[in-house]
Amino acid sequence: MTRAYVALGANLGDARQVVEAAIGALDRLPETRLAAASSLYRTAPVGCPRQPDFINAVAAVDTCLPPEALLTALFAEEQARGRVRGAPNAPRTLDLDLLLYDDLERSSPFLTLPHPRMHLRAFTLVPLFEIAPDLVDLVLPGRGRLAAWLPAVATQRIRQLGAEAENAD
Ligand code: PH2
Ligand code: MG
Ligand code: MG
Repeated sequence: MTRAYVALGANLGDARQVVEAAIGALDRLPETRLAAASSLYRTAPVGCPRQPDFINAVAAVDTCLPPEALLTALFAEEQARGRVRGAPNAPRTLDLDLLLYDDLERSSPFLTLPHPRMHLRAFTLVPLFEIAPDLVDLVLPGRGRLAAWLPAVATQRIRQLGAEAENAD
């Protein structure tokens, strides 16, 4: 079994419902079980202005799938939730990104691990540290301690959502 971390994001349609359903779907991937899921967060779009806010979360899974097979299963789940791949960074019904696969380093056209932009995004760092506080000591190849990037993303708007209906908070 390998511990992997998956980032979830959506900003089209009922994003909150889609992200919640996708967290449940991670538990049903072959040879994979959901180990933990963060709160949902409402976040300002990063790198793609003039888009709706995103709903983001991070989940931990324990899997026997090799990393490429896990990513392929994540892509299939995106498609099952109605994702249409258009322009890069276009609004999306569901985006599932593989952040970490244990401490594996990979650099191929299909998969880069750790995820090459995870340290630049509050919407990955904040939910990741919520469910995996031990990862503050993680050192990213060539980038130093992951937690040291938190100040750099402090201006990115992110708000933890409660269990209540979103329009009530
Ligand atoms: N995903 C992106 C680009 N920008 N911004 C937020 N807030 N959340 C995302 O999930 C996101 C983004 C590319 O995948
Ligand atoms: Mg992404
Ligand atoms: Mg993606």
